[in-house]
Amino acid sequence: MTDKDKSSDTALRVDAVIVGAGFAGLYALHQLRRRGFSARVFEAGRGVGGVWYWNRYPGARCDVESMQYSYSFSDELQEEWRWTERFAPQSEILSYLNHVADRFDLRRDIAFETRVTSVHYDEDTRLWNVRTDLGESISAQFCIMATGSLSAARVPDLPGIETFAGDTYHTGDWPHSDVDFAGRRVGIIGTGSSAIQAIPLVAKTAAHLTVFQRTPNFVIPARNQALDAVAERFWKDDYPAHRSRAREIGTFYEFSDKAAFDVDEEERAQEYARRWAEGGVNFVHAFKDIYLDKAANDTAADFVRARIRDAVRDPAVAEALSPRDHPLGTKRICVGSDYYETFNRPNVTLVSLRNEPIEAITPAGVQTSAREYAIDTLILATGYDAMTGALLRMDIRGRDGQTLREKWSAGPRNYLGLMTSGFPNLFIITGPGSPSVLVNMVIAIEQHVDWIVACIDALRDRGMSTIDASPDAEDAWVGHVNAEAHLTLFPQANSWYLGANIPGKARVFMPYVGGIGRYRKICDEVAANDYKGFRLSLALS
Ligand code: NA7
Repeated sequence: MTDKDKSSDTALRVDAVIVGAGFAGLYALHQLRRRGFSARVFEAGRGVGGVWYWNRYPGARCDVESMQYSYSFSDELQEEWRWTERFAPQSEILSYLNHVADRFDLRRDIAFETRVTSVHYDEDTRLWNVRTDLGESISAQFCIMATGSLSAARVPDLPGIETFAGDTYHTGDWPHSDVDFAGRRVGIIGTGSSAIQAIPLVAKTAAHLTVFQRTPNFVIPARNQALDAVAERFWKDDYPAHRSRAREIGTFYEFSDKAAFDVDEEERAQEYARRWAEGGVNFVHAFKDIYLDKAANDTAADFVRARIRDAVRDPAVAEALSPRDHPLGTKRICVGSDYYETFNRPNVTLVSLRNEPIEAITPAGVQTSAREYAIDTLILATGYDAMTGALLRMDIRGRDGQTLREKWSAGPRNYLGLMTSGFPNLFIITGPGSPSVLVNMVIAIEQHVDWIVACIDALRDRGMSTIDASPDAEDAWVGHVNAEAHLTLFPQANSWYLGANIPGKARVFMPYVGGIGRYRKICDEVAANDYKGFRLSLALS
């Protein structure tokens, strides 16, 4: 009997289905169970971890410091877990999530290696019918999409890619065994965060590495190091206070109350140099107007371009690596180790695709408009169909059979990022319209899950069966998210925040730039105000 046969006749019923077992799905399961709700989690991977399960490429690590990139809901958990580095590597974050799954006994409600294929709303029963690729069918009052913002890996439509004779890997779907680059001519397409982490390590072992760069990015040095006991105690001795501040600001960065031109050139340079020496994305918070004022932003961008010239010996290569087409930070800022220095190695070649675009992938390598580059191993560090991709690859249908794909054809529309009108009782964690990828994801996840679980609890207490966003509230929220984004420099870059990396995707700035503190307050006020902007309906008798 195959798994398909075994499960095709099961028709289960739970209070909530959760899609995904990463940070969001695990926490949602834990909180729902604590309140006495039954839940079933479906996870495509063989284990927990979400993005940290799939992203195993060399150098994969988080760019938020490890003492902050962790759950805050359990004092015991945050006290007992020991992070070993300032920025945790993927393997350690995955171990942490496995520890969480074991410690809170979460695995028994998770179906692994199971992908949700369809999620259909039944108006008569007011239930969601969920089907999986194993043929399992389950119905639930609530559906919680914990599908991740950067989880639908994107393979670009490069002509001939299927003819390539060597090995191909995507950074977002990396093998679970070591990939050996020794003696191989490796090509990597893309220079986003993933590539920037992988390039220095691949270059160390490959016979040759050719980097195919379309858009240069700003890379701030990570200055990663072992986490010493003093740093650990700094956090652990006062975790509650640090966490509560992080809930307001997203991540515990050193923000500035000065604008870039409040100080003279020398003081500005000193501030940038200090933050550059400390490492990490704190650099972009050197002045409060870096994301708001192009002239202020230029001062930070000039500083980074000067550091690129310092690091890279060949001036032509340094110039090719220097971003000039978008303000600093408007494509997600990258944090790396020895990234620019790697281009001094004799076995590394930078190919600027702005000068010589890729025409095709051939069996032997990459053909640009200038020449063919012989490649044995091709790494696609080409990113994701961000924020909406994982949702839209499921067949999600709400009231009157309307598909989410139709509803979002001109860009995602929802209220508070949490619910989209016409899809009652379907919640989205850290999706478009919420701060999500602009803040520490774990903080954003905890805020969303806490709000959603409290909402489900409130419905039960009041004898209500459904909650749905009202179209008016949704329109107003979409307008607000858009207006806030346009007060910043963010829309000036062709970024995945805007869907610009996916041909044909609607160009809408997706995350909410208003900050997690402000957003949290809005969500809390809505709940306190009898779920203003939502429509609640009584349970079926
Ligand atoms: P990103 O940041 O989306 O980077 C993808 C890179 O791949 C980027 O440099 C793209 O260039 C490049 N790309 C994509 N398609 C192509 C084609 N067709 N030809 C050439 N180059 C291409 O993904 P990452 O995985 O690095 O990082 C994702 C997030 O994960 C990151 O922001 C962190 O939050 C963690 P482009 O810039 O579009 O010109």
